[in-house]
Amino acid sequence: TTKKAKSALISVFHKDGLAPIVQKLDELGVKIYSTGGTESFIKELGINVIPVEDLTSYPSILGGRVKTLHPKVFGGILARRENENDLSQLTEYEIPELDIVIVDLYPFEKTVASGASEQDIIEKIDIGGISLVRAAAKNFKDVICVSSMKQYNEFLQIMDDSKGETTLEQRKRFAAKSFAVSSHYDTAIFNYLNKNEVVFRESFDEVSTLRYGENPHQKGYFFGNLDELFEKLHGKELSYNNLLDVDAAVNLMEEFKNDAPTFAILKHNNACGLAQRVSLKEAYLDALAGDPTSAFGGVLISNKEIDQETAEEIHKLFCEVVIAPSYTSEALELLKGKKNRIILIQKNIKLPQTQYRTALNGVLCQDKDNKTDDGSVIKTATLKEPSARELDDLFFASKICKHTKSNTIVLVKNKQLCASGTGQTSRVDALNQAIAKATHFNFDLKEAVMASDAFFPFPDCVEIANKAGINAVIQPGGSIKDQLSVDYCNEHKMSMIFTGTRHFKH
Ligand code: 93A
Repeated sequence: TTKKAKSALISVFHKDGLAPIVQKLDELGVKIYSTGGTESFIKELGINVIPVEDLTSYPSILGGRVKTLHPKVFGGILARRENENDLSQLTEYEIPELDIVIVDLYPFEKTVASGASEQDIIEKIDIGGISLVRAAAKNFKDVICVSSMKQYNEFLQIMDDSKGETTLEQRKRFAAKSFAVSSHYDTAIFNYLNKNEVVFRESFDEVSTLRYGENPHQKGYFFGNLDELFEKLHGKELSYNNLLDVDAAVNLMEEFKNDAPTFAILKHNNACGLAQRVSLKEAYLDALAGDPTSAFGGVLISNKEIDQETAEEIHKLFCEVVIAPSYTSEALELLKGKKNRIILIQKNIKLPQTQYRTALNGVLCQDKDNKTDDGSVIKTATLKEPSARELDDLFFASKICKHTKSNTIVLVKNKQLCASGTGQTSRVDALNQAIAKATHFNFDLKEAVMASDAFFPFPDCVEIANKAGINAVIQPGGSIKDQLSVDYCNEHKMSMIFTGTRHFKH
């Protein structure tokens, strides 16, 4: 599978960085074929080079639009070196094998960015070069393809290290990069012709045009197939904001999937109520009690089948969406009583494990936060250990915290969300907000627990918590001033556990 290169075809737009490569290839005795401008550049270095026209017996025509598009070029790249038939055809038609292809494409994106005219931009759609790249990459078993200037250093290193030999693994890796280059290139052309509208459209089979985006003056689309995840039983079309809430809801409820009946109410992608009880009706009522004001117009989610008694309670509330694994027929009839209310069955299908969002002129991508704080890696930082009931509540709070916008503090008591501070610019603000909300809705925070998505840089949060009656704390730890918070807890008979895992959510 290791191949010693005997010949190369080089056709590059930018000539910078090419000199050391041709010098190396020449030194290794590799025969070099090349196109117009590249050929002159190589010749000027005093290195032997064969014009591609000599190979094709054809001049470059149509102002350069057709220069390498010829069977003598593509035959030499695409021939399978282990195939007798291919090889005898190479001999028959006097086609030389080409083992290395080096291309730097016409700079299409740069030309668009420079504000050039449409005609100039069209001329910068590379046809021959990209075909060379695709052909050489397709035949990676025999050919190595260098498809961008960015790969010159790595290629030169290989040539240096192994005297012109390449391994199958190396050729395959360069082939993958080549298709990354070619697909990126064609996407850029698509985006240009499509006036940059709806960049993702072509990447998904299913596209829904939403009524509007986040606000009525913004266009909105959803790329994806919702039917894979949900069965919609009733109600109006899901809006852009509904979809964001549904996403937050299903990811949150995944934490409690196999637990006792758990009900959550979400607004603006955060839980404003969540409780776990022996019966679903109680879970719903205690979730609602967390913040009955915010619950208005919320998205509701349950980890268990919705029964009639729960549906009777839900029916009293104006809510946008209800999600559950199933509904009893009586419950469904009741919930359908409001024309617009969206009723979804969540199918038992794994949610995607990679997350994307746009940032500046690109897309950020990350693994999903799949770590759950469940006691396997915790460390008690204080002298006092949390009680068994507190420990349950701490983990419960931590799961909610992970799905709440940072900075956040979540307060829980007896598996009920008392309140949270969400999306604040300081942790102290988040805690004060949570305490104010809990107090407003008549929660007694004595013996409540608190979870923080990130460490406390100062001991101020534990001080405020202590004054509100909170006794146990869960947080990642890791601040250089951790000890100040630990000392304060020790002096005030509070317990605090460190998870070692931060749960930012922005
Ligand atoms: O106009 S093209 O699409 N037609 C071709 O047949 C062709 N072959 C190579 N452009 C073509 N190329 C491109 O020419 C290469 O991708 C490279 O960007 C450029 C190198 O041209 P020169 O060697 O004349 O500077």
